[in-house]
Amino acid sequence: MRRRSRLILALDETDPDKALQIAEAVGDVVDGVKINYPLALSAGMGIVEEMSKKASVICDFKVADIPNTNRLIVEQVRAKGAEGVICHGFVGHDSVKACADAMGDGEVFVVTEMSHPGGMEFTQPNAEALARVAVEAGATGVIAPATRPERIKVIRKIVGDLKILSPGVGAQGGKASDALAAGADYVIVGRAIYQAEEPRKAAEALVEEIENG
Ligand code: OMP
Repeated sequence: MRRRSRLILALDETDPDKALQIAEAVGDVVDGVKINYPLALSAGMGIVEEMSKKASVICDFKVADIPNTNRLIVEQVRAKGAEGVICHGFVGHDSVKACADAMGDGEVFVVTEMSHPGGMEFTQPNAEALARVAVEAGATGVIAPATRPERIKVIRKIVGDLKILSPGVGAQGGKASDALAAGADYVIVGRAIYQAEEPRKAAEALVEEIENG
């Protein structure tokens, strides 16, 4: 994934035509497009294949199973052309390593502390251990919360130069420039872009904030 605007679009729009329109409108502004279950389940995996021809796609399937099943899932993701996949680390080193092995030269990101309030219940107390799993199992990077930039700083110390992708900007209350200043490499933004009246303008405004921040 290129590193230019440092902005990744979370395309959780469930109308496939609208999703394609939005991706088209912001394609040259964002560095990547993240596809989660809402769009994959409404449009089918063909949307990953189609989008991957035009953009760097990360499949956010929060893969969390035994190593063999993780491998089978990630092989499908890779076959459809996605460059990255998001998995959970609580399933253990072997399951994360299975994702990394199946992804080959693609990217694997491990969820550490989640951005929503409930993320403080179970993921926050274990976030540092989850970050260590990412490092030890050969992941490319981690997911850390833009809603709590101070936690990005803590996680950065553990993951060294692994990539940190940070969701929680806009609709969840986080600020892009704060997350990046705390050590994130990219911010992940969904509703603040795809629900905006003019998604391209919303994405450009975020890039401006990032550049000035
Ligand atoms: P918005 O809140 O609409 O900007 O969307 C955020 C996107 O990031 C959604 O696709 C979430 O599923 C995802 N996300 C989080 O919001 N919080 C997390 O802790 C982790 C993720 C993720 O793994 O991407």
